[in-house]
Amino acid sequence: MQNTKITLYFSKDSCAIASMAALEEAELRFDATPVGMSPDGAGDDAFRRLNPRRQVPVLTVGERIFRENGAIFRYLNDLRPQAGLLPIDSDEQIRASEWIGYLGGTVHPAFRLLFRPQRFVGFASEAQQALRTETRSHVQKLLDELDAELTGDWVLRQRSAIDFYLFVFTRWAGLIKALLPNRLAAHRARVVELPAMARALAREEEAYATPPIAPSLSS
Ligand SMILES: N[C@@H](CCC(=O)N[C@@H](CS)C(=O)NCC(=O)O)C(=O)O
Repeated sequence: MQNTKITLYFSKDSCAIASMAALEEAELRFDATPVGMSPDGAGDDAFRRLNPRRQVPVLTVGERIFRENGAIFRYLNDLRPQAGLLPIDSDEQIRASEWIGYLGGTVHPAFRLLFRPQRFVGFASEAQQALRTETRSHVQKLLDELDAELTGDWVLRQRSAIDFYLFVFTRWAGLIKALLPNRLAAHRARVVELPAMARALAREEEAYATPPIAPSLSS
């Protein structure tokens, strides 16, 4: 029985889809609240009180506030261990932390250079174009390296929330029309088929089907 109100704040096409799928996998009832994106970051003043960093995802559970996909996975895994969001085995837990750190700390910031170039080189279109060109080839290299690291069907030995997190970037690879190497492409297809991810994607689509929330690429 779930008494506490759970809300996920998310944006279209954002990395919050990983936390949304994790909530679905944990079979928790939650409100999915769309947040607008601007060049300065996510949300309005009310949202900024939840996350002064102006980023999604944010998960509220009653009065508690959780930010960052990795922290949200951890919280949900503690709440619903039977969902298997994170591994039980100690070595695998360390591998999960490694992946969360790498995807959040290296892969995500590379895409951010493409989605928010003005933050790094200002508004001059030549500077933005130069940054985009260099970054696209850097992103392609990261994708090729990720592909080489995938040895089985899932990122870890067993399916986990890390697969939802990797999906964020294989999805973005599609949005920027990067070449998705074979194993990553197969992984993306596998994750899309998972019922939890399918439900999360449907909720995202439904939330943005009705104005006034303007869709925006966000990283
Ligand atoms: N490492 C964080 C990244 C959060 C993040 O950068 N979210 C993006 C959306 S994908 C965002 O809200 N960007 C707005 C901004 O940084 O201004 C996580 O995985 O939760």
